Amino acid sequence: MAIQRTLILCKPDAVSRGLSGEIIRRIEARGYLLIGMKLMQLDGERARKHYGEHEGKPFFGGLVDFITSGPLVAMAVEGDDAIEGMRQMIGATNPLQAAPGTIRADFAQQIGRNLVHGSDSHESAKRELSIFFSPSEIVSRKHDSHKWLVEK
Ligand code: D4T
Repeated sequence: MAIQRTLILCKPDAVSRGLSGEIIRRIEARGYLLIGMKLMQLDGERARKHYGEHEGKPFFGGLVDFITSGPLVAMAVEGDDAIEGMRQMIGATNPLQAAPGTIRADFAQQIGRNLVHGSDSHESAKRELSIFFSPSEIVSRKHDSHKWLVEK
């Protein structure tokens, strides 16, 4: 087990459907810490950088158009094995294949409107966090949840 940081996005569909609060609630309920958060509209250049690995794929244009179509909520999330833990909580890319109880299974229908992004590896997390946050926008916090669990 290791303390990890990951980039989580409530994509424009989540914000426009009023689901960002529910997504943040689930992240906090799991005990992860929000160490950075902002509402922003992504420009095309940053969107292409973020989704660089998909450049050339048939869905790339639609993906960039969609992620830049409205405001999103970007979050830096920290916790024990948070990269895998968040991916587990978000569910499979295609909501149809996502396990019940995951965000995508509970709230989404289409792969192109799957509400949330979560970094898929340590390298991606590092790269993606630097696209969305400058070091001064990250607030380090104490992990009180562990203390709370022991003292219960
Ligand atoms: P993100 O990156 O948004 O967290 O999604 P995943 O990590 O779960 O999935 P991904 O990188 O493979 O896909 C990125 C993004 O592209 C959309 N997409 C994907 C799509 O519209 N059609 C497709 O066929 C695929 C594979 C959905 C998520």
